[in-house]
Amino acid sequence: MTSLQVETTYNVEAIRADFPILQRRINGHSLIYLDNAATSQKPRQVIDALVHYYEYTNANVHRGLHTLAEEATVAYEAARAKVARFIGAEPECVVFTRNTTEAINLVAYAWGLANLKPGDQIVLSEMEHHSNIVPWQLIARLTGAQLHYVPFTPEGELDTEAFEEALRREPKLVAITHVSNVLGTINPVEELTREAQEAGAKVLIDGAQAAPHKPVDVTQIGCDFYAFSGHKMLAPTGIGALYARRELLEQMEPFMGGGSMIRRVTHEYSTWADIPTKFEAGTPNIADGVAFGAAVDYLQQVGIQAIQQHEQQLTAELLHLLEDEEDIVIYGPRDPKRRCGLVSFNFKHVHPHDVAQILDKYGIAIRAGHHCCQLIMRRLDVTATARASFYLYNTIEEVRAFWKALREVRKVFGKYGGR
Ligand code: C6P
Repeated sequence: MTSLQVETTYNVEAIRADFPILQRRINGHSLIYLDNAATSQKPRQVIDALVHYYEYTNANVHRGLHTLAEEATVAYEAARAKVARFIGAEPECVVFTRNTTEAINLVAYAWGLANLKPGDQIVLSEMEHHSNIVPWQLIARLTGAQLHYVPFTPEGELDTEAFEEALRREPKLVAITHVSNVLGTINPVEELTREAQEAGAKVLIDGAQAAPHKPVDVTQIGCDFYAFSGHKMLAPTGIGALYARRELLEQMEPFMGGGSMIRRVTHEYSTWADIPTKFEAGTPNIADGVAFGAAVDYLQQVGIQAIQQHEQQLTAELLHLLEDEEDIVIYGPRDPKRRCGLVSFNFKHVHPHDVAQILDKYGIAIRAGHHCCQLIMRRLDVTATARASFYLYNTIEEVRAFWKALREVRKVFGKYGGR
């Protein structure tokens, strides 16, 4: 392990030393990676866990009787226990999935199909990622349920009056993001969950942009379902998780059928394994699951609260630097405490794709596009935004270098986009 173990204060340089990719030079410049909301970089400890698993343990889980199979099962289940503890859940209530998208689809098909009928209301917000819209559209089409969207205010906060109005429709399900991947807004999920459950709804929280960046305790939130992705929190791609309340997992029918998830198979019918195995048909993503455990170890060692504070400082600095730029529009709440570590913005006269391309020449990686949030784009009346998103290894110097590089955009296009 690195010097992290002996550090008592936030030591960003020690953290950076653990991420080999941060040594890369891009177009002659040191990489400044500000696309963390899309996916995070991986520390040596996670890469080592993956390599170690394949070099030393590799076997299938939950079925073999030999030593490797036993060790692989122990490693995979230990990782599940770590991921569960990280969000305040019991291991049996955490199902490994490929990502947030698959976790939400699991709920849509395994819970939604069985519980929704014509005319039932599903409440979503207009700040949802497509992953928390499209599955519900598909299920609404199959069941006859209806979708109702809660808008957000011009400040980028969920419209609470509209939310309360939506609850008067007595929805069966409320599905809301914890943190918006475009606006950065942190939604008050504890309060929203309580109100929605009082109105009789089950509550699904999309935690893709929250679990990597702030403390999450699903028991405290009280939600019925919580979905998140490993790859946005230092783990490899292809592994994510769904938390669900125990009684719901026990009641729900499986999402997929196959090996592993059964107890008994006859010609006519089958019975199911205990939770969470009932929802993990076929050979799971064992190696990436094990590495997800290593990622959570790393985040816990640094401290998720310390990471949140660090990102808040970076966000505050960027908002401060951008606030006087009259040719730039910033989206989302102005108070860094009300948002997570990402900032979406647009030059008034330059397309965000051009901004991203010019910054790439200086080794700076940001994302430009609709960020899989076309409903947000419609409400902001834009087709795309540029977005800088931070993580534990970004520095204040990188934020300033990014801001300075925006001048290069003006040099290419002129302050008024060449008009
Ligand atoms: N947002 C972004 O650049 P998956 O692809 O399943 O790991 O995560 C989907 C997802 C769901 N909800 C939210 C709030 C998200 O931000 C994302 C992924 C990435 O913003 C890729 S589009």
